[in-house]
Amino acid sequence: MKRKIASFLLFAMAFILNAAGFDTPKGWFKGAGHPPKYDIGVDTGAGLNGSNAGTIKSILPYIDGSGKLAQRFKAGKLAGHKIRMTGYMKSKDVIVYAMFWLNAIKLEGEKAKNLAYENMMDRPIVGTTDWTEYEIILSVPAEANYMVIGAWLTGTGQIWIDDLKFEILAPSSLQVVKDTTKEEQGPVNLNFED
Ligand SMILES: [Ca+2]
Repeated sequence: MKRKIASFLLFAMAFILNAAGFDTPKGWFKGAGHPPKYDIGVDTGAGLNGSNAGTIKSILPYIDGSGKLAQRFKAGKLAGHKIRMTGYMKSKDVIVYAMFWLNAIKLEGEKAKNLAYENMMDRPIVGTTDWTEYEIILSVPAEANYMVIGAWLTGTGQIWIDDLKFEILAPSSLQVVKDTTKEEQGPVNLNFED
């Protein structure tokens, strides 16, 4: 009986936490664990200049694991180029670390092949930090047909992300030749305002 009550309470708690949670931003998906360890979604008014931001917030006092807010989109014209993803992130009481990542894949049916991947493991975001722009550069192989990008938070704390952008860089220099943010079938809702 005790166990039944305990599991009911756990269920009720997860339901309440879920019900009180942030809405999933359009075009994005989230990984919060099962049962959820993080509240992930849009934090209204918490973004740059009072706009909206994507957020990942821990909801348990101790967490062995990560929460992520991610998006998958067609690689399109990014394929075959060196690209730069920039994005803003702010953090509060991040005990382990947080970062952006960028992944080029080849998706065939249900099978995804990882072609190129980069994150910020060499410069992770820790503790409490104000809005800062970060960048990740990746050479996207020509055979890549999808990109998977996002932010993750490991352990407890909260992060906010806003205004992500993708640019194709010229092969020899790191000069921007094209801003691909607005391209058809490209990434969407990178500022969390949709
Ligand atoms: Ca915003």
